[in-house]
Amino acid sequence: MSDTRFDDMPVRPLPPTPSPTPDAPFQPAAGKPAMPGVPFVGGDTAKQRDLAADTHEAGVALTTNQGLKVSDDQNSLRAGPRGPTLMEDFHLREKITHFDHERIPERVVHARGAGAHGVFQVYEPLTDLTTAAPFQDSAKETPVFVRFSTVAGSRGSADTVRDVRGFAVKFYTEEGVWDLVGNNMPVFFIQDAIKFPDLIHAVKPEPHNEIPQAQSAHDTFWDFVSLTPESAHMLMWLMSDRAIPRSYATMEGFGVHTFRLVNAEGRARFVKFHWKPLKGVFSLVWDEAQKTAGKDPDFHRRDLFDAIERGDFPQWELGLQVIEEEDEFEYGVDILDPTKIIPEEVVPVRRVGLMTLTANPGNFFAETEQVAFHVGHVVPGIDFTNDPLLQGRLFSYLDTQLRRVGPNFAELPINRPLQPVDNNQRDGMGRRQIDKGRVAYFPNSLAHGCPMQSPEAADAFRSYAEKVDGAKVRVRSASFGDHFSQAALFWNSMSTWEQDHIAAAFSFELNQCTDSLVRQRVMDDILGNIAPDLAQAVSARTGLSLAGAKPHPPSVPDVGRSPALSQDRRAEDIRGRKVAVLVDAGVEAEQLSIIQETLMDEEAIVEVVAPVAGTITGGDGNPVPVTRAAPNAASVLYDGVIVLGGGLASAMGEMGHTRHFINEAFLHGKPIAAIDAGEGVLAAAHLPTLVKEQGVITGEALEEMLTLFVEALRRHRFPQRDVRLV
Ligand code: HDE
Repeated sequence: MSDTRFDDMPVRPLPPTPSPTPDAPFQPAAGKPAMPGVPFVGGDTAKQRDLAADTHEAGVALTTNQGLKVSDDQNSLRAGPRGPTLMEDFHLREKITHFDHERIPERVVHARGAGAHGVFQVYEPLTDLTTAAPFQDSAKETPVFVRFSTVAGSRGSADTVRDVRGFAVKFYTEEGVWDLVGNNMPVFFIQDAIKFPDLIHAVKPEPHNEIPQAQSAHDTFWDFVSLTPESAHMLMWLMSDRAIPRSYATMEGFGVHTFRLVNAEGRARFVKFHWKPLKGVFSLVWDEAQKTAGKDPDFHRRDLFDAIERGDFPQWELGLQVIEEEDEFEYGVDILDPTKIIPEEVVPVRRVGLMTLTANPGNFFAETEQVAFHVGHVVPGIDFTNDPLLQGRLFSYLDTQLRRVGPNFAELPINRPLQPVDNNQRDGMGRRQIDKGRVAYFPNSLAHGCPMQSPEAADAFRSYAEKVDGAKVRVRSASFGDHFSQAALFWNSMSTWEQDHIAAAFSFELNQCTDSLVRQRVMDDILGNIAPDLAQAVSARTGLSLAGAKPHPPSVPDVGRSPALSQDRRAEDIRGRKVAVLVDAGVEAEQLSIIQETLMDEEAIVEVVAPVAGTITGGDGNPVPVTRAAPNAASVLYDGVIVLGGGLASAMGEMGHTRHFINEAFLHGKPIAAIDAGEGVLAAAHLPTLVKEQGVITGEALEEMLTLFVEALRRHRFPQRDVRLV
């Protein structure tokens, strides 16, 4: 079907849709288990049990790798107490050389990441759509391992940089491993894999000085994308708050490409995969994200790890957009083009199952670092399309794992399937499996033909017999030609504050660029084509001229809006939101504990921040435990702040740190509340406004203050505050 050539396909405008309303609560799918914790029933997943065979608890006696007990691990063998070290010291040499070889190459992209184990469970069997094992039985849990990542930074870079996030899921099904290797944005920068090395070379640190780390805000990136108009749609996502998520648990995930689902009758349908977080989609603000990168470079990794440790298991529903083969050309975009979405308002996302992350890895290297994803790891019932980006990925991932993890990467505990592996592939560096017998070929008679092919087996993989026919050509289909309509659709679908953040992000990045031609080309050839008001807003913040900005191509009709793209929503609950309570000696302990209990009942995290660590003396003379000393606590690490003060409240209000803390939280749009002595401390911070509707709560009794504060936390941030950060 998809080999059909078609030219100048018209872009169909979206049906008119209502504006996103700021107060619309996040809606999990109707009738589906909301939070928390369905379906996971506890215990290790089948994959964790599988890993147990290779897990080792340290014993009592220290040994060499050969099992020899070591008498002295502190002193090398030398000729005399002050003499040279002896070559004979095999223990020293073994220890040092092993250390020298401890690292494997970091991933060429997505080097920085964090992983977790979990389970996936389908709500109801999808046998009509696919034979894929995870979708056959609603009573079955399929173990998964998930790795989230940034793209551009190296392994030690900060979590909160502006970047795409990887969202890679390995399903250990009973029919083999299926990897759904996606991102937190539904489109990509380029339409053809052949451009991937160029894109990555452009965004990575510049080759002459290896600067800047984990940032797109530099000349080479903007040089490349301004000459590559197909990147326009993805640039909108990258400059939006989607690129600075609040946590991994508040990100959507997308398979990006159109894949195929194939059922038992061999009937195929196109599918786009979505992950919908049950916590909703929430982000940081840019100034906050930059500062967090310094205050806690592990911000997202820590958030994921801590949430799982305290049993606040992150959950996503898997969503499918299913398209019948005969409807391939119905949606005004080429479904093989990875720079396009099919808006949810046009093809609804059907939520078909729930993924719950239930356990942290026991060993970062063995699991998160060695896990090897490959888009080509599929199971019967899932197949590919001719998306040229997907086709290139099918080559790249195997190649990169062979280089990074070695020829037997599939044997490593985290990568091996839960089924036995039987074939005639043999040997290679680090081979673990001991294959018995004399036969390592097929066909054979000496092993009675084993292991043999399964031509009749229903659960054997057979590629979908798509009919293809074409001349060998290096051309881009004309149907991939419209680069701006969906960038405009994204812009039109944003609320005012989201548009403001996007314009500010473009401006920040372009102001970081030094080459005036590159800067102006972004304005002329990209922004001018997307939306005049975006171009104007960026011009006002960068001084770039609007004179050469190309008008929106008149041939493109009104692209409509897709409210599903907006993040302007309230959270269903405040689980995992982090609140700082600023206190000082003399604090009323009773009040503090009511605050703690109320917020912790909602599963928020409360930290008591005081001038010193350890304990302070409460108003009743008893010690009050402190979570963090003020100099070690930054407002960027919290979602909200309650100022409680204490007997020394006026001194506290004079402290530069306290004032900065409160003002910064205000600038970043966070809920702020103060009560009693805390009101004086807040007054000393001289906030520009104290409006309850804008999340600054004062003058209330404790109970009402807490009700308003919890509601404000559900609003997440108040970007509408009349403060412009940039
Ligand atoms: Fe990747 N990508 N990619 N990518 N990608 C890698 O594989 C590549 C693309 C994605 O947590 C590499 O194991 C090419 C799109 C994730 O381990 C490498 C192209 C999407 C991860 C590679 C793309 C992704 C990777 C580097 C263009 C979203 C991290 C290390 C044709 C759908 C997986 C590795 C993990 C990693 C190649 C584009 C997602 C080199 C050639 C589009 C989440 O194989």
